Amino acid sequence: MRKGLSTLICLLLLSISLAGCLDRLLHQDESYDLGSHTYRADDTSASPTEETSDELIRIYWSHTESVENDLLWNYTTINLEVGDSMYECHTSADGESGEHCLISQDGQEHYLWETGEFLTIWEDGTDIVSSSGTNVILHIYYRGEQIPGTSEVLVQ
Ligand SMILES: [Ca+2]
Repeated sequence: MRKGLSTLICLLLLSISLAGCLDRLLHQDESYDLGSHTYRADDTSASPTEETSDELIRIYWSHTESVENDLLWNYTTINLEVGDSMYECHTSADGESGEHCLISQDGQEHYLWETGEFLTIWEDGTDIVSSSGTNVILHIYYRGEQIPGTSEVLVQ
């Protein structure tokens, strides 16, 4: 009788922990684990002007460690906030005015933000920063989750 009870308790505990495992597995399928990607952003050596093609910010990975190391650009968004305006950045220039901001990559694969790859953010037909000493706030997201890193850069 006593043995039966402890078996029952064991089975109960097992099913509870299994449920926990299953829950975790299902949860992993639903949301991407960003791991510990961290980026750093700095001002470039170029000075901003009133033109619409200035080189603004350089972005580096300061740490990458994740199940999925390279990030897909399809799921990555970079937006710049300057004053009251928000500018969306793209990885390819289509030559049209109003595309706002261009992300240039130094890596080989254009559909990936690769581990160790650095990015340069440029104006692309829009005057985002026209004078030295402008604060630019970065919003960088992967699959809807904000990637930790430098939140703002003083462009000068
Ligand atoms: Ca400019």
